[in-house]
Amino acid sequence: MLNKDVKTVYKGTGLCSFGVGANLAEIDVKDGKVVRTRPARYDKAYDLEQFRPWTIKARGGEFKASTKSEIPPFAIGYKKRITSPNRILYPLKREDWDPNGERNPQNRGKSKFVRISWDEATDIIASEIRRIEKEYGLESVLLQCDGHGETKVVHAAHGCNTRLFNQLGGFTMQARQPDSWEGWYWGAKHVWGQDPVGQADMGNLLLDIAENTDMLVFWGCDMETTPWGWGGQLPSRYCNWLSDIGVKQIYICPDVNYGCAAHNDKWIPVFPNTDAALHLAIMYTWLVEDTWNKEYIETHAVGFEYLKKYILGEDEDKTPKTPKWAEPICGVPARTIKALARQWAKTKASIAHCNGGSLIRSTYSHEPARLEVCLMAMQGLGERGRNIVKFIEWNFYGMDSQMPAPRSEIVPTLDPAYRGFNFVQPASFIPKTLIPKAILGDYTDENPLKWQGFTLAGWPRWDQFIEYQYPIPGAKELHMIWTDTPCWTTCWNGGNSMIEALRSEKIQTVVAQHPWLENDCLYADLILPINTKYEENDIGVDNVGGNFCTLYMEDKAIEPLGESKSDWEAVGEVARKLGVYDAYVEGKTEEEWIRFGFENSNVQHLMSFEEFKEKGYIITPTAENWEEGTRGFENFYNDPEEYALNTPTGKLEIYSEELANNFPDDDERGPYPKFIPFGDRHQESRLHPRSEKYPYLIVSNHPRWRVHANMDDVTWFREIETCKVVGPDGYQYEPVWINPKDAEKLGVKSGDVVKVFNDRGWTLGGVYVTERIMPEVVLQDHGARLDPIEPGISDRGGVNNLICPTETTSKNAPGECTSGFLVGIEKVDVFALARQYPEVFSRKYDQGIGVSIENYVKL
Ligand SMILES: Nc1nc2c(c(=O)[nH]1)N[C@H]1C(S)=C(S)[C@@H](COP(=O)(O)OP(=O)(O)OC[C@H]3O[C@@H](n4cnc5c(=O)[nH]c(N)nc54)[C@H](O)[C@@H]3O)O[C@H]1N2
Ligand SMILES: Nc1nc2c(c(=O)[nH]1)N[C@H]1C(S)=C(S)[C@@H](COP(=O)(O)OP(=O)(O)OC[C@H]3O[C@@H](n4cnc5c(=O)[nH]c(N)nc54)[C@H](O)[C@@H]3O)O[C@H]1N2
Ligand SMILES: [Mo]
Repeated sequence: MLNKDVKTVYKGTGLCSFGVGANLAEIDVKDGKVVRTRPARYDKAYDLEQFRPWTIKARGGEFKASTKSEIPPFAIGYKKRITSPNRILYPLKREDWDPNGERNPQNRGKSKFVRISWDEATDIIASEIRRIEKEYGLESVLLQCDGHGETKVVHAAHGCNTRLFNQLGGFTMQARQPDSWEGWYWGAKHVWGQDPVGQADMGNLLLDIAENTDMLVFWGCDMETTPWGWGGQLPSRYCNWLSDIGVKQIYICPDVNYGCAAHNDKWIPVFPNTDAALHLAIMYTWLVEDTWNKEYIETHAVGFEYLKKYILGEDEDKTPKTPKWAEPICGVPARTIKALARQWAKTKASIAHCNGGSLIRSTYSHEPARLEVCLMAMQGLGERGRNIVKFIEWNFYGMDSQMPAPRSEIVPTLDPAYRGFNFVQPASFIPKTLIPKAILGDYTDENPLKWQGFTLAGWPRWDQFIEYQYPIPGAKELHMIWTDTPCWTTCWNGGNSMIEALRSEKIQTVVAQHPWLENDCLYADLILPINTKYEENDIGVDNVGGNFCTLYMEDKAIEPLGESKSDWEAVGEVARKLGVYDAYVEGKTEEEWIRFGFENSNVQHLMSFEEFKEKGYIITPTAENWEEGTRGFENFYNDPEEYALNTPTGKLEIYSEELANNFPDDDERGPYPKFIPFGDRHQESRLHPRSEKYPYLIVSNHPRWRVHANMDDVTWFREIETCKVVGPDGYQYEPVWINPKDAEKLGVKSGDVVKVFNDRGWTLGGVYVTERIMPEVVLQDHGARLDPIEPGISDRGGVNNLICPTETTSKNAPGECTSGFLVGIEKVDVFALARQYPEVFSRKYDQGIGVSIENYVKL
């Protein structure tokens, strides 16, 4: 029996979304503290039978919807985040930054912060905005407003600053490129259209795979880790069931990731970002053994002859892409490639992704993404049993075609415009990948920085052919940054260059708003303290978890800590000082906004707002005839004329006239896909001489024990040996996986500390020797908390994004390249480093957590 002093509230605990929160959880609160987090029991307020819980039946087995939400460990560990010693509890100002005198930009990241009042902080911000507006114009303010994070809706975690600046009349937006799926966006879209998402149609594929697929190929996919960040545990349960009913699971990846460890029938290790060579060699085998679907290619695709000539070595390249050719490039033995190709042609295979793995976020990532589509086309993409499934982000776009799980009759939604994130294209913007370059270069509206496309995921293909510029005509350079997403350094492409940009003289003011003092916050001038979602009332939706869709009330669990406010309220305080508060909140209170969310949720007709509040959540029924719903690309497969793709020809464009016409000189993304190991802008390949200096390819996956930059301070996780490695000095280092063969060469053992370096700087890591990583490759997850040694050069926290390529995907594709790049590895003596950098190595680490607030704030 629960104590009656315990109050239970609902919270969406997914961390990966722009207000779309899966993982509904029940939170027990006692004496103003979160004491327990539990899965939500959908049958608590309702008789579930009325919602038609689904059952997938295939090959003699049954797989059922869960009656509880399937929350990941993050949901449970989250309470440690609320009270993390890193929480920012009151507004802060850098002590030697004086808006009326010396600003000392060179001391960003060095000088300490002091406490100020909300009144003073918002006065300064408002007057800085007015000053910049007068001296340079509002386009000189950069708003960074696009992170993932807490699934807040009314109190939107991101983008409230754009709301404010829309009232003021202008700003420059940091436009977030489609990080999760760069390759699909810049590559696959040109083959199969698929606006707006760019990824495959995957409607009803859980059923189709169970019924018809013999071999499911997890190509750059970790079914036990990545679903945690967003959709929960259903994919894990599903993969166990696939094993029970005899669906073979093949994992192609450089590491035995957690999904591979739990479910694989075979692991095929591949060198990072060499998948294109593997694709080509499989296709070569099919061509010479005549085991491909010629009729499909004739009726469903255009331009295959170009690719065919390239594969067979009949073009100017003159190199047949044989398995023997691929072997030394991708590390997969020729016989394995042949065996895989033969098995694939003989049985029915589908490919599984979460988003595609970091190969679709590496250099020239449009090539493997396009080649994957071509590969599937050669066996008849869309035939039952032959599709590409993606296991997370179900229904993010509210489209049945994006929902592999049994479909809901009605999908609850929360209008994106209503959340903070800016889905509108402003006059002035800069792709996120180009921010450091924009700031550090000397650009004027007459000599601007140029690129292709607005870049935001969800924009149509034709936008990639539009050239944009910074500064826009009549505008000046950037002079102020306001970020609600202060983790560029640990999440984007070349964090060291961002640190240099943040410390640039040109940038007169840096404002950050955040719950925790970490990462880019260290380089701010002013910081506003933000609360967690447990400290506010809100509304949420789960339309991605796959069991039942729900819309729920999120009551406040505890009072805001210290002087913290929500992002919406914090920006509101600045709006007040600027005299635009009413316009900013559109005349509505928190309660009215929650009601607005309910009234526009698509499910408002199911009950009154009062009943909704009382019950706590609404469930929507599974669609009555969900089994009959279209599966993947089957309509296109059956009738390519009637169900034409939204490419110019309506067919799969293996050769793209559009690319050929728009970018005739682009040899990094030509009209048809190729294997491009290196080129003018990237030399991140074992085939390039640069690899003599930096011999290891690094895999920088989405973290097992974090969601990007979130959760690196959960002490419970940090005790786990794959989360942190305790060094000889007691510091918890971010693990670096090293194969025993390389460990021997490098003279390192588990628990040692190594430097991970290249020409862009270095970071540290704790050695974890394991056969789970292939030789000549190292693994270190992304998103660790920055613990700078020399700002812009080196770091102790394990932030390998600091040394990612700074250049974008390719010449006309401004995406990020954040994995599969070259590094050197070298054992270090941490005690010698401590003597060299005494200030850094004597920092305090509360509860073992990376960086304690005391190091940065004069208390
Ligand atoms: N090396 C490497 N880099 C990668 C990738 C990779 O595979 N490898 N993947 C890329 C991909 S796919 C993605 S999506 C990005 C993720 O990059 P981001 O989306 O930028 O990362 P997050 O850590 O999810 O969230 C951004 C910030 O929001 C903060 N935050 C959370 N809740 C709140 C809140 O309520 N208010 C405010 N103001 N802030 C909040 C977090 O603490 C964090 O600082 O990383 C990309 N970078
Ligand atoms: N726990 C957790 N879950 C998350 C997130 C998180 O940060 N943490 N982030 C969420 C977000 S925003 C996104 S976009 C998705 C990302 O989902 P994914 O894109 O699927 O995730 P990744 O971790 O980048 O890659 C998955 C696997 O690909 C393999 N891989 C890496 N490089 C290569 C390569 O070059 N070739 C091949 N063949 N395989 C490779 C690795 O085994 C890796 O485990 O995850 C979401 N879920
Ligand atoms: Mo992502």
